[in-house]
Amino acid sequence: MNPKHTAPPATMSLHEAAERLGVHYMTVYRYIRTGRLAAHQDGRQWRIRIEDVDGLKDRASAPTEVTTRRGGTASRLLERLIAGDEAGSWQVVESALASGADPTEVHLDLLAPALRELGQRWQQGQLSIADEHRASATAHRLVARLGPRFARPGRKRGTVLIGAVAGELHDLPVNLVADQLRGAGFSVIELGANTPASSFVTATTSASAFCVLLSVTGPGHDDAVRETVAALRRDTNASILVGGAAVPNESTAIDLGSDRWTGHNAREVVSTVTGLLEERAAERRRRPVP
Ligand code: B12
Repeated sequence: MNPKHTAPPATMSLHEAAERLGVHYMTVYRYIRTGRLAAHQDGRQWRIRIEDVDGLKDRASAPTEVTTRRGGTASRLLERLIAGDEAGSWQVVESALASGADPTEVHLDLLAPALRELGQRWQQGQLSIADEHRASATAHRLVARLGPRFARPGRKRGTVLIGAVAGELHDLPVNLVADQLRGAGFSVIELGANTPASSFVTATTSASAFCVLLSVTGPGHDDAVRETVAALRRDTNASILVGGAAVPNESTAIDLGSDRWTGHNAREVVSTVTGLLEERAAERRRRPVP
């Protein structure tokens, strides 16, 4: 059979895709780096599936699924995270920043929805555990790169301690909330995932933190939360706040021994902690001078 008359190859090169889309090949390369177009590398050559090229054509006029107010697309970011492509993921972030998104919006309106979509796709069996781990590892690298943008010079408003309780391995929510609090002018001691109750106590005492945030994302950590709250109450004067995706409301947080709930999302966490600081200051003013 004449090869010219066989079915077209399942994949095509950068130049062939450019021709099919009617754009410059560097534009196609940018589509790949920013996650708009799926591709893989065969040696040093990019290969793109024809159906993905045609899909891009079709999508050009269709609305995207999860879009931030100012242009970044969580689904595009997720594709790059799953590919373990830090440079491509960062380009999605940079293009959101270039369109006017601030670092808080990148965290909460771009990265967090991408991570939630990751969870859904994993739960539906569309992604392997390796995919999920690679995406999480790449997300950590993005959070680290964005970190300096939350630094605020000058006097801090007070010290807050944050960590996930013993057995709780989700530390990305802790990382995001810690940076949001730094951006709001707090000094933050971040203990990350799987922190034993005794370590919360030691760190709270040595940092003189006025407030401790216990993070719970997955199920099955109630005993660890209660144990941590009890240890903190016994040995420190810090206010204790419990929150995270597994703590959906105030009554659950109070039932776990918390002084109050943090709120639904990181923006609410910042306003809850700010409110708490103001209340503590007002209380001190009311106290009679000895
Ligand atoms: C990445 C990930 C992992 C990674 C964690 C990587 C890491 N280092 O963080 C790994 C692979 C380790 C993991 C493990 C597991 N995971 Co997981 N994981 C996720 C995933 C995909 C993203 C988590 C994330 O970072 N989300 C983004 C954050 C920013 O969103 P958020 O949690 O809503 O955070 C906001 C709120 O919490 C809010 N907030 C409000 N108040 C407060 C207070 C505080 C203190 C903080 C910090 C935040 C906060 O602020 C945040 C920002 O707005 C989620 C999917 C999802 N829906 O989130 C599943 C998910 C949380 N995981 C899930 C499960 C089941 C597990 C495992 C049990 C799986 C298993 N069988 O092994 C284990 C548990 C391990 C353990 N012992 O903890 C389920 C939990 C379901 C449930 N609640 O019943 C989810 C929802 C996936 C799913 N759809 O089923 N996971």
